[in-house]
Amino acid sequence: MKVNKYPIKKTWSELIQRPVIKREQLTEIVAGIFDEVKNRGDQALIDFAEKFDSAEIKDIKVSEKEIEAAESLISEELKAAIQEAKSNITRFHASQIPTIEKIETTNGVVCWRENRPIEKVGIYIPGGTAPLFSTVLMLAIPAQLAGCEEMILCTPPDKNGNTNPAILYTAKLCGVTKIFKTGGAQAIAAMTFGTENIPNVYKIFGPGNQYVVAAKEYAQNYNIAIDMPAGPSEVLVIADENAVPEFCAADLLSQAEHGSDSQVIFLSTDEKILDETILETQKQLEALPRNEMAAESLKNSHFILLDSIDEALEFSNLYAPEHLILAVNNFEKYIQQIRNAGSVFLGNYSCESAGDYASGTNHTLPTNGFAKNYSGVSLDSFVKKITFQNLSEQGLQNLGKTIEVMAEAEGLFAHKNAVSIRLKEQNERI
Ligand code: HSO
Ligand code: ZN
Repeated sequence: MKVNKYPIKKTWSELIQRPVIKREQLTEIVAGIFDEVKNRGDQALIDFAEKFDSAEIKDIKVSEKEIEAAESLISEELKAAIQEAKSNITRFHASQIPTIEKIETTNGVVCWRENRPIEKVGIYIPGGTAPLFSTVLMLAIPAQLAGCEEMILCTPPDKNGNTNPAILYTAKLCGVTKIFKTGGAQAIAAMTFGTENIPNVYKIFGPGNQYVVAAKEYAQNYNIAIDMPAGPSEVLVIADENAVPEFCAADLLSQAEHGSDSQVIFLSTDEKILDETILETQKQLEALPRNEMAAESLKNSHFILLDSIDEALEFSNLYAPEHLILAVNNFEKYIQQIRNAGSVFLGNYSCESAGDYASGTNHTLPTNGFAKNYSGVSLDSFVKKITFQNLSEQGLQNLGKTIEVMAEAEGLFAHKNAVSIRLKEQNERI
């Protein structure tokens, strides 16, 4: 934990640095895995499952029987929670379906845009220490609302060759068409090229370890789109004298427990709140089952005292956090000043976990400063927007001259002629 009281602005550029992740050596390993999957298909995936997941699997595809059995393996309470989260996430994302607006830009010239779903999408869900079935909700719900026809999911098997039942249950509930037991870079390769069982897809979504991140980057060489550049999770909390240290500490730890490379930043205008939040963070950390990971991530974290909320927002805009919590009085007053952030939580009762699970917003968000130029996942992530236009005879008469003049000025006479030949035909007819 690094504590800084009233750091001068010159030092801010250092304070906003994310921990450095070395990734260069991975490309070669990933390229090797892609070759294997391309050449040997499912058999390569079965071999990789043995090597990396210590799992012996015969069939790469999760069977209907396994999916049905998953339902009886999870509690009614969890099923109800997943369904309530689904309903909120659905309501929020359904509101993003646009109404088509036709615009007459010139008399007789009508232009509009329509959404078309990306036909085939792939969702990657990591295995390991936390089975993120909530991420299935965040990706499969907007995909289904967008109308994606093929929505496949890859997730690594456990040592016994099984898939997490909550992931299976959620996937089925949200219309995932096929589920496969494969993880890591090999899963990304399989969705890129397709194998005997796994269809290739046009866009790949979802978090993962550094191999998965490198593989998603590599997949772009094969014209596959990805959701966004990845980085470790992060939260920045801004607290004034009305903030509650216990709440702030809990929020900071909720991000810190994601992984040892997560980063949390606490900015306060009140020294007492800052000191108490530090103590409280240490206290709550002890009681967490994942305290080793959270403690590691806290080493990268900053607790900073600043002069004003305006200054804190200036810092936050520079840092561009994935999650921003405003634990301040009159938070409405500051909304306009927020320029760079993935998702914002307003007031003492808006914990980040709400957005992680169930309030309705998406939790797949830009990290690593990419909130400066990327949005989080939304319905738009699963569609292309196609523009349409119709020029009536009158429309071409009205706009024709403008097009001809511009085409001639660019020296593109075939472009000019495409207009002239039509105007001539109209003149001869009338
Ligand atoms: N906070 C994570 C999402 C998540 N949290 C999933 C819990 N489960 C995204 O940064
Ligand atoms: Zn989280």
